[in-house]
Amino acid sequence: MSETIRLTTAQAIVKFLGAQWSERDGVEQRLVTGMFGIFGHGNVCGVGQALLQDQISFEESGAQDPLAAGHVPYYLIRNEQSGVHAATAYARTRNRLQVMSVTTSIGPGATNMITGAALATTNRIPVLLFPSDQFANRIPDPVLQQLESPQTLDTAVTDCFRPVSRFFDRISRPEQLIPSLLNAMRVLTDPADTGAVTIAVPQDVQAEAYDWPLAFFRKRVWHVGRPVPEPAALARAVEIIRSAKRPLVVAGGGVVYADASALLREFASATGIPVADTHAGKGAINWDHPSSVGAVGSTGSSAANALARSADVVLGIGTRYSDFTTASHTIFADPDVRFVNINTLGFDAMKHGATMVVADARAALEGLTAAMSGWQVDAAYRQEAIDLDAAWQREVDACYHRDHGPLPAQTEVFGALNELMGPQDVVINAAGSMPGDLQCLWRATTPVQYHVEYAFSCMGYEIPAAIGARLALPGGNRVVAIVGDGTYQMLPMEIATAVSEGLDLTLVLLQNHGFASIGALSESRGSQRFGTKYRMRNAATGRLDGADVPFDLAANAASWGANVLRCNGIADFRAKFTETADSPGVTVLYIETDLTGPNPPGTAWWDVPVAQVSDLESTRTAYIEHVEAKKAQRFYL
Ligand SMILES: Cc1ncc(C[n+]2csc(CCOP(=O)(O)OP(=O)(O)O)c2C)c(N)n1
Ligand SMILES: [Mg+2]
Repeated sequence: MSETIRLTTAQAIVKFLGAQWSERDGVEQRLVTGMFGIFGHGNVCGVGQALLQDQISFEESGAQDPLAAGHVPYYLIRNEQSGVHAATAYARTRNRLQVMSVTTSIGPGATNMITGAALATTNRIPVLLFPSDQFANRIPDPVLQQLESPQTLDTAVTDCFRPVSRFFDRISRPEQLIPSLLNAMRVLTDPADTGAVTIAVPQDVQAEAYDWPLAFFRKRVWHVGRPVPEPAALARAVEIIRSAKRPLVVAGGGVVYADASALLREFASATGIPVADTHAGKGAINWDHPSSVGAVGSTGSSAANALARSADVVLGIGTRYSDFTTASHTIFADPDVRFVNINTLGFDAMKHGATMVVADARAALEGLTAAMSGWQVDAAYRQEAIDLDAAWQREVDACYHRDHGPLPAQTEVFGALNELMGPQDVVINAAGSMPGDLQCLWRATTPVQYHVEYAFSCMGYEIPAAIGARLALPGGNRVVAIVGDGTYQMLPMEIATAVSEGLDLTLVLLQNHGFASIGALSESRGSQRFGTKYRMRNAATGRLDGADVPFDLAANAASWGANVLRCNGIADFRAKFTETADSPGVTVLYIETDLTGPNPPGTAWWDVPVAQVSDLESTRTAYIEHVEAKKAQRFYL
């Protein structure tokens, strides 16, 4: 008989997590480094008790390094959704080699995580979620917060996690945990198909004891692979790239996660192929590299978009080709354009009828660089890309230094940040008009610097993400989240979490009293900015078009414990940003900006459907434009 240890299911979860490590390129690190959460009746006596026991045993051990000691520290957050966002930002910052977990109670605590889970999965970022469930034994049913279904007793709100998770399981007997946790680690460390990993544990099962084989808790090292390309696949790719006259690289997050920036720069220098980037790939090539042409797609630069329109071969590396990247299938306009896609995930590699290279970006770039040796694009094409980029850089300078008044344009705030932040500082954003401006303007020198979540573009991500990024980068870097007034109102209370954890963060709160983003979109598509400003209900019109809502978000931020500085214009913002470089705790720089821009010049389209019939002249006009724009849209086959 093998040796066993008697623990509850929850105690087994915590003990197991403390013993898991990841390894890539010979570097080992603890895989699951902590747990965010909020306790309720569903987890307080199960996972909560286990975390307490783990905390006490760590304290009593006298160990210095909590991670080496197998400890799983607990972080109390204010909303379960934020816990998942923080975990996502943490794993992204740790290049998907280290992750965080989240514990919640049953019912609303569990469902609050659905949005976060979808965000993590959409972004291909690993997070480990432990929502609780009602009793497996069903004796006290229906318990507080249980969703009842007359058709089946075999359902729970946690079933909602199935479509938004890369792995989902429910533990109704303790021993089921063994295969479940092993599979969870497999998916968390899968370089191709990762995302939210969800294990729902009923509240009674969490507290139930079992004799676990001791071997279950031995140190386990999960190798994060670098799948190498099949030689024949690489040869097919090389043949197409060598035949190209106007090739273009689209660098996505896969380059960053594979830590392949150096190789991408080398490949670009050797071949002269221009490199455009996506949100997740920004910084993979430094903006001032001679081959860098900036962002491609709906919010791209004029340089990258001009090259995309005439590219005959597109080499997508680690990109999922979102509609913003392809400008809703319009930006790659050569009728005979061909795609070569390097991706760890066959699903992404196949997109646009591409020649597929299913491989790690670094492994594939190594092979490509060797196989392309001696080959270069024409000098004229190389020069064309350099000239296009130089013209775009002049636009960036104009956007960064507009001197717009009476309120500054937000692009001037971004200019200040871009010029004042160092290569290892982190800028975070996810939703509103900001990601678009940042994508085409931001001059990123490293991938760590640019943390914009634009797969799920979830308002509210920014403040919890700053917490996650800060925990992932202890010391050194300045973590700056740009927060719109709309996004601020989603999850502002996580400032209290950051304050209680003693984290040093900077939040740049852009107040424009509404949705610059959706307002402009609404106006451009004939819907007159309806419902996109924070205004009082007007008794005369019956609409929300009265005075500004009299909230004071700066005072609100201060009430959570932040140090708030109101900035009066750009010069003042620059001064206060610099002065607070080393300020401890949460610093909020509050600045009013112009709701209507001006924004960077748009150079590509985005497909948003417009009403086909309408009583409104504005909508009818927009529909005609929409039909015209759609003519450029196509499948890439
Ligand atoms: C959770 C969530 N709900 C709705 C949206 C749709 N949406 C995108 S941007 C935006 C407005 C954001 O307002 P704000 O943060 O003030 O940024 P601004 O548009 O003013 O730049 C909305 C509602 C979203 N992205 N996320
Ligand atoms: Mg706003």
